[in-house]
Amino acid sequence: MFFLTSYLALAIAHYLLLFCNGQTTHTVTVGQLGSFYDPPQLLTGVNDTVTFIFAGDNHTVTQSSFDNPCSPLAGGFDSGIVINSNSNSSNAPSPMWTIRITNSSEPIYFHCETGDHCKDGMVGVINPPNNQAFMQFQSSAMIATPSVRICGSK
Ligand SMILES: [Cu+2]
Repeated sequence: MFFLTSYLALAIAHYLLLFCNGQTTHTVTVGQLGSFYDPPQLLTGVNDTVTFIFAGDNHTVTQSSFDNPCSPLAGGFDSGIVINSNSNSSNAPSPMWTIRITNSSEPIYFHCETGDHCKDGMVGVINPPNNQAFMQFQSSAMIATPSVRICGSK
């Protein structure tokens, strides 16, 4: 009982700490009903988290760069291919993957590595530098040569 009580106290303290620091949890839905990233662009603060909810099957969240939208950024983050075999069931929980933002002044570009998804426009940006950045990034993705990852490789 003591154990449970102290755990609860810790959990509440942790929650209050998060709350007091003004951190925000953002969510991005991935591949729901054949869509891409929703929303495809968002603004965050430092220490905010962005949780990607893989509603669809067989997608990735892979960091890239404005100049090479469909190629993994060296040293960047990568969710790997996320399989959601329950993607056709609205009741089943979807796999989630979270990143924490350590620098909110630097735009973070990302794309999906699966098949032609990037070339089809499956890209996103966190903290875009201006209103046009996402559209420009998506346009260049759609003419880029993607580094296609076949499901199960890498
Ligand atoms: Cu995808």
